[in-house]
Amino acid sequence: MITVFSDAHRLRNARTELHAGLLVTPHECPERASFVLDRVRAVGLGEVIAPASYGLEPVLRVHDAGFVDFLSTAAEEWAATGSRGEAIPDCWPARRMTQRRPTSIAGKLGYYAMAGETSITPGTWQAARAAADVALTAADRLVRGDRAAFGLCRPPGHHAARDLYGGYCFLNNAAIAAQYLRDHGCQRVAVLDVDFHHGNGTQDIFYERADVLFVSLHGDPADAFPYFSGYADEAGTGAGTGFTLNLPLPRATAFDRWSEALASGLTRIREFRADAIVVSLGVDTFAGDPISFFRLQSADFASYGRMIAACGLPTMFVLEGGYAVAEVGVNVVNVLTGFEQP
Ligand code: Q9C
Ligand code: ZN
Repeated sequence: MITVFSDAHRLRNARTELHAGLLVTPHECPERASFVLDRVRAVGLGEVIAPASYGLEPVLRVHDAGFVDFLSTAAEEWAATGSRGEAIPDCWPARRMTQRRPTSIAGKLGYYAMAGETSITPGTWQAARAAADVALTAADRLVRGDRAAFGLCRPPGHHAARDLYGGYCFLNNAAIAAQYLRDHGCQRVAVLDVDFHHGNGTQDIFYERADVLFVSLHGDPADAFPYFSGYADEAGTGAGTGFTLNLPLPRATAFDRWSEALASGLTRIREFRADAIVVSLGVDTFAGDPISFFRLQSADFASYGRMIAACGLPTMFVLEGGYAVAEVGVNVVNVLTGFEQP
């Protein structure tokens, strides 16, 4: 399968992440993409191509215009306040407070953030736009008849909701791609989110819709980020009722139990009669991941790639999380080679 990759990911190179009460070097770092690209080349997965430019129109199909405008100017507005560090929020519209959008940048950060670990820096917006173009270029390969494509997206996207960023995410690459597939001939699209964390952003974007099925396997939100989304009883609303499937799993879940949950998710995707699958491919389910608590081994990634392939559907993969940096390439590419050799 082809890989879509943009060097512009390097423009997302934050110095700080709020982690464990400290500002640390971010887990979501440029080296992640380098390791994945190196492994793609080492195994000869296929051609590596640069993305085309799609502009903001396909982004605005799933994101709020005020939010996109905020992201595009936040770093500049923050710098203009004379703050010495990177832009992070410190005040949120919590229970019983107003939901009005402030005019000051410090207020807007809290208004649009779903979490506080993720700083906004000069270059973040350009990298996030490039990641969306990567996902759209991969989607276009499916539209043109390819069986599979890999969008090597960075920064990741699945925590970004219609008008929220955070969890290392700014634009929701998987949702942008799924909507693009809907707009270019697919009647029904399934998003399968195998990242360790619940894809709250993707769920939010499609929660009221029956044309995009969202299936997610993740750490139980009672015990894992993003804490306030991803319970099994979140199943969609209105016309979308029954078109969100959350499969939360406990600490120390290994491949035996994880793969049973995947099998039930894939059964739902088959029953939905999806025309295409978008896989939110996070490999932070790996036993060695520094911020997660599942126990998958590197060989397990190839096994589940084969399970996804058995659906027999056009499938695109977009990179999400995975922070055991040295192993990220092997684990991601194991899924892709497993998919290609059923
Ligand atoms: N102190 C993705 O995998 N914070 N995002 C976790 C660490 C956020 C993960 C707590 C984790 C976000 C795309
Ligand atoms: Zn994750």
